[in-house]
Amino acid sequence: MAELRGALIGCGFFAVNQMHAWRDIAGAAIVAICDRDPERLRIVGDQFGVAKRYADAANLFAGESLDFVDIATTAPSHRPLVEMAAAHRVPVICQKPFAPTLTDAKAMVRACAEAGVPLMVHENFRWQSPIQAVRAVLDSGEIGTPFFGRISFRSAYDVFSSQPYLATGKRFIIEDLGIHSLDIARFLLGDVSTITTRTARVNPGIAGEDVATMLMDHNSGATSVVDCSYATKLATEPFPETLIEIDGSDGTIRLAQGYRLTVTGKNGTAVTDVSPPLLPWASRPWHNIQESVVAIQQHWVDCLAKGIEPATSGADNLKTFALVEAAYAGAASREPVQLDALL
Ligand code: NAD
Ligand code: 89V
Repeated sequence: MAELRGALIGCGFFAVNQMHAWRDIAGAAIVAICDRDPERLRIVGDQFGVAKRYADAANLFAGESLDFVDIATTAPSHRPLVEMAAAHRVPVICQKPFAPTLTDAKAMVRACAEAGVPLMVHENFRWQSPIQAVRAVLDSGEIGTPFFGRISFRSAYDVFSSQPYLATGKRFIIEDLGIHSLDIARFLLGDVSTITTRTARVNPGIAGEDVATMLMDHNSGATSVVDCSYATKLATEPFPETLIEIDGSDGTIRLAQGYRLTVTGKNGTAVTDVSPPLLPWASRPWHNIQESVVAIQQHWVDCLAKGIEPATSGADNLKTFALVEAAYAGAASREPVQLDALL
């Protein structure tokens, strides 16, 4: 199979991980990059040896023949860039959060569907190997039918130094981090019918909420609690680990800090170290996230080759994104929010 020709739009903080991952993946290469900031264009272009550089996405699409485009800008630019890709019939990956609003997200999914181009949201947390290990235990039937889950991310890590925009938005932790946790809850326990949310801002130096607690009813009958905090100082900082508890009819799963997976089920208790590998270009503590970037990008290449829909397609991600909108609506009203009404 000929190598897919890709372009990256947005050469900021996180895109460097995506560029490393593209270099590791067989079957695809980034042949051009785009950023409106000339300094970021120069840094990423020089680091990864990409000669074709564009300051404007319209010129990129006009100047290149592409098999896909990887959008790694922040949310305000996602809709125009995804619609531009659709207009040029170029398959597109878009970083999370998919869009500023659910209305935008739906329009983006529609534009790609009408153009007949594949669309995947770079929702990578479910691709972390410890979380895939939890999914594999559920699939094995070892703990029977799940009836309760807790997806927890509690930290005091300074995310603002590398992502300063996170301190300035009216929305913070649900939109940026909780979105991953909500997607993991869907991945493990299925789609959601109702969500109840409470939020708080503990850090006075930021504009949005840095604590959120969500209670969800899944269509399967399971209940889950999704909780996240950037105001939680612990003896050992767990960033960026997601901790998971699942109770089933025949047993339990516990993914504890330090990537320790304990499964008690039909065959007794087994404790496994599910630490992610430290890729040659990765650095702790981000290596967990960095490994998942390779996994999701490889999945995209595989899906394009087979002509199948990616797990976190735009259409799938609308259900995760709707949870974000519902969480903010429910935090404001202090009432449970039905998901059906939003989708
Ligand atoms: P950043 O601000 O460091 O980088 C964004 C880059 O996009 C900047 O260099 C900016 O100049 C460029 N840009 C913006 N609009 C543009 C446009 N219209 N055309 C060309 N270039 C444009 O941001 P970041 O921290 O790298 O985050 C980027 C995205 O990645 C965000 O949506 C963020 O939520 C997401 N992110 C995801 C993960 C993850 O694990 N999935 C982790 C961190 C960040
Ligand atoms: O994964 C993310 O989206 C990041 C971080 C882990 C810092 O929240 O923004």
